[in-house]
Amino acid sequence: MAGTGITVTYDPGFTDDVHIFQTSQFYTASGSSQSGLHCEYFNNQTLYGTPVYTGIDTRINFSWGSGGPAISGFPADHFSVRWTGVIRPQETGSHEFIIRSDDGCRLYLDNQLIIDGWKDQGATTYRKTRTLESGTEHTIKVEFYENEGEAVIQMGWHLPDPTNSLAIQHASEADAAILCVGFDSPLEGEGFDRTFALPDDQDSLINAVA
Ligand SMILES: [Ca+2]
Repeated sequence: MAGTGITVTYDPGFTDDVHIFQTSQFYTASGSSQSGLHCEYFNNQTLYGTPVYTGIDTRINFSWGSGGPAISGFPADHFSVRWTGVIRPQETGSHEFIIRSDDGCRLYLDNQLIIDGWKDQGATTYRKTRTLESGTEHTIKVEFYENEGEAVIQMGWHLPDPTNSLAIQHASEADAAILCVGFDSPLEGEGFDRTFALPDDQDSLINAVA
């Protein structure tokens, strides 16, 4: 706790994938003010036939473990989901699209397949960058299937700030800076080892603030 007369400033600095999955903004249709994505849940692996459930998901951030979606009668394995909607960039620049899935995933931007991870796999992260302009609107389609075992699907998009400029500015104006760095569960876990170096430019942020 800070004492009186002490001002604490905060900036997330390096933005981790979890934060992006939790905060990415989507709209259901072109011109619509309704947040979220149309979703279609299928009780087969191939998006075949009539979906068992349709609705709106605010965002795509699901980790079902060895279970499945909480839909009555829905299977825990051998299912698939399609999400559709639009995104509206607030700034112009090179935006990053991130998708993490177990098992298969596909990401379409403006009806173009930009990430193809349509295969059986443990939780795997795919990234792609595309230059988008402020004030434009782009269609998004995400397809996912679960074979067996664990099921994860997370997707987000953002405009990265590779220089962490705001965090560095805040630190330069402060008498003391506290940096919280390290690893989290998507970066280190059962079945996959982490690197020895700090991931995602955390070293460069430390050097810039020090
Ligand atoms: Ca699986």
